[in-house]
Amino acid sequence: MTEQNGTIESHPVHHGEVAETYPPNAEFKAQARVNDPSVYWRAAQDPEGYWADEATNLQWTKPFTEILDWSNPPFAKWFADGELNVSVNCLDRHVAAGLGDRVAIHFEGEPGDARSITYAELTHEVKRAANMLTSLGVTAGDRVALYMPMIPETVISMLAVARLGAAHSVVFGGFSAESLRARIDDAEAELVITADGGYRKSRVSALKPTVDDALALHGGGSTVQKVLVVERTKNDVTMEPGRDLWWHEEITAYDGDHEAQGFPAENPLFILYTSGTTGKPKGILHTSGGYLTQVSTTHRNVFDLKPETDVYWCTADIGWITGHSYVVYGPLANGATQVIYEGTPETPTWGRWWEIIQKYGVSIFYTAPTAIRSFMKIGRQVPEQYDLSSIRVLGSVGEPINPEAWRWYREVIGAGSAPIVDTWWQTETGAMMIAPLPGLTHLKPGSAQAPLPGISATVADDDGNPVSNGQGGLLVVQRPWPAMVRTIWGDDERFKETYWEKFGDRYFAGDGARLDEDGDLWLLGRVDDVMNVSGHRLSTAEIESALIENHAVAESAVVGADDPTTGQAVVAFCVLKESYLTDHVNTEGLDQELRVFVGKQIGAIARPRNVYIVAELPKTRSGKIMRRLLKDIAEGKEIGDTSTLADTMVMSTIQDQVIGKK
Ligand code: 6R9
Repeated sequence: MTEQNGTIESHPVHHGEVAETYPPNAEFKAQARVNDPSVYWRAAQDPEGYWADEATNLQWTKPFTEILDWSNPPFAKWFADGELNVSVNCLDRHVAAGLGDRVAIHFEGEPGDARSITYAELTHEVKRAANMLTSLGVTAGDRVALYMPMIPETVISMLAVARLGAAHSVVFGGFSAESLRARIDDAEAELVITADGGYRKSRVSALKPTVDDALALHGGGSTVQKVLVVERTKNDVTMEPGRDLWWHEEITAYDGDHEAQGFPAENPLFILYTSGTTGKPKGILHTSGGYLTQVSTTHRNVFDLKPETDVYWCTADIGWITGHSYVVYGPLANGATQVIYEGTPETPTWGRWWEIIQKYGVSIFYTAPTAIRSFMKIGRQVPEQYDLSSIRVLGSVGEPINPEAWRWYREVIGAGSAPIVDTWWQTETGAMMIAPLPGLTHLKPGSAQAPLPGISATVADDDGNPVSNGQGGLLVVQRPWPAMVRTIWGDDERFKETYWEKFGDRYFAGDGARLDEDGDLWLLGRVDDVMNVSGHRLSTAEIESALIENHAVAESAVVGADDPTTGQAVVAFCVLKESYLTDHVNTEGLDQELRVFVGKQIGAIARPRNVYIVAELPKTRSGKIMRRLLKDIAEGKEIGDTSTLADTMVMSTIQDQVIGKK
């Protein structure tokens, strides 16, 4: 199939794999930070030695002598007798190395306000904030909840909490009062840091009122003693005397002297809640030394970071793991210069992101497939109006990237030449695990390809036996890794059951995967999204990828719906391209056409039972498609819990469109 402009040729061959590979170009390879393939086998000979070497890039107040302690699996300890201060590693040591004048953060507010903050300034602000938090009673071992917009004070707060040896629990600003309260209660946080509001879609999105509501729930009595409020949007807020304090009033009392102390490598750094298979969110606990080692190493190597010259931008919100590891800790530990943007991509127009790239000369850009597909839907004419020539590395995270989106990303955003690193990892893994190295890997669109040096992950069958090339199964991580989840906060049993019961002392990721004939890894989505149709194993991601190869389809979601004859049946939901809709007023018959198309692409077994054309797909606020809800629709069931949807109205629209078809 040839893309609109005829520049990319691709040949779907089998199960969503494509024949084409993209080797690094000679110029990129020559300058790349990692361009000697022996790194893989050297790390494989001695993974612990590899990570110990990487850990010495950090500044330790007390050097470690132990590397990994796995004497009590699945509870790992890394570098346990070493001590360090995470905040000092992200700040003071760069200033001490003479890099104080380097910009740490180019902040771009949604309304257009902008400020650039150097490492010296950021260090100064974090020290002041640490002094302020100390006087509010925060000490090592405490938990502090953050409910913040994407502003520099969010980064400052996280680093100030870390500096004191306390742990933060960042709750994404889109969560409800009820969800916020559940997380505050579970972590027993005594301080909440929030803002009056943040800007989203040209409007003020209030935050402090939600904190008030959260703290008033369940009769009011919570663990929270103080609420610190950053002024951002100047919306009306009520301040409760004795409990609530304005950041800008408090901070004036504190200067920038703060001597940080070292804490044990296994000191908790943060808790981040993520949804599991049951209703109660899991508090994923990450600690200090191992986490900082792996996030900084992967950030440098996977993005080929040159901190002196690169301008890095990760579009993730700090409320998610990607924001923790690749907005805050990875880039700052590496002394990188980065962009932080407060708002949404379409504000005030769909050109906003590209304008920001042009303005700051962004050279490394990291975003999610769902965003790329949104831009594809709008059309390449928007990014084409901007100068994106500074881009040299592109990253993808969050879900499998379909080859069609991969090619568009490379062609339209990466000038047809930027390597794309498709990074597989999870809240639980803390840092990237499977990803290409851009100076070495012959890239395959849609595949995350190989475990990073020092990581041993593979595909196993249900009994835990490794599968051969060409076969599918479950993704397992065979050895402990430095940034791994240490436990589920307050629930060691659930930690064991969820990740370790299935394969003993190996980690069960919950993702399906297959190895292609070359031994490259293809992630196939959550195992709950793997369908079994007439005894054949089919991946939702694979069929979605096929559908998106069709000229009419912008985005698709596939579910396995219960079927009396075949066990499960494939049901597809498709959003059409704007360009297709302009040319076709009538979409009658397109559903049949798409069924046949999938049959042709993958095989008759994969042909969807139903294809529904819908205006939108249900997504969480972090952009993940909620297939569970689509499955309910496909099975004619009552629709389940929609509380984590970004737009709860979307389900009734979809249902109307589907019923209209039945
Ligand atoms: C970082 C992050 C984790 C789940 C994971 C998998 C999916 C993430 C992916 C990917 C295929 C990739 N996932 N990256 N699937 N290719 N490059 O997203 O963490 O929010 O915890 O989600 O996301 O299914 O299990 P988290």
